[in-house]
Amino acid sequence: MHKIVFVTGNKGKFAEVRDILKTFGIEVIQDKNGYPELQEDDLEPIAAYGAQHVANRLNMPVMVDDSGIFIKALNGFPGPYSRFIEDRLGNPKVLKLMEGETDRTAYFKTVIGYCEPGKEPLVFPGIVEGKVAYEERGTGGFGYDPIFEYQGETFGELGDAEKNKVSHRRRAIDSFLEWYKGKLENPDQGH
Ligand code: ITT
Repeated sequence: MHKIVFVTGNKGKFAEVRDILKTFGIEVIQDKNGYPELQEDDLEPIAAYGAQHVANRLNMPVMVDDSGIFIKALNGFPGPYSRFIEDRLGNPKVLKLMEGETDRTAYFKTVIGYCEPGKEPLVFPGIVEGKVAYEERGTGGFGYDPIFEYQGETFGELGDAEKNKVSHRRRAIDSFLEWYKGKLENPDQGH
């Protein structure tokens, strides 16, 4: 079985990535020690730098997942600051910021950063488009899931199995897997 260290302190993320990759014969080991997070407007450089830093520290293949919700009416806020805003404001106050806004368009984005020791990092983005709900709905998932509506239901209402079929994280992992399978078939090619 192939093993990848996944550096994350987020239980919800870890469970989703573990469940998806397990079905492809990849074992994911959680590392809760964190990684240096660059202050950037985009998720890609944050994920790339973090994965490379830890891969070289542990001398193991490493994956990180940097994610956020980007709300159009708030000019993309909270985006890369989603963790900070979840901790400081939480969903009820985000909904307050959205009071009176009729354009509820938003997207979730995950960037998977992957790196092997001594190599360059790779990034695999995934996006899902949806809307900010008018109230929290559903108890599934984590974080912003109860306020993110996808085709009429929030990710909180959808349940983990259904969310994992369509989510931003799923799309990022699918893109990673496409590359990873190619690498397994042509191991000499590296990246
Ligand atoms: P690690 O950096 O340790 O992986 P984190 O929770 O700090 O964990 P991020 O920096 O990527 O991760 O922060 C993303 C924020 O967006 C955080 O508040 C998450 O709870 C939230 N989030 C990420 N993916 C989500 C998802 O699929 N559904 C709902 N909220 C999500």
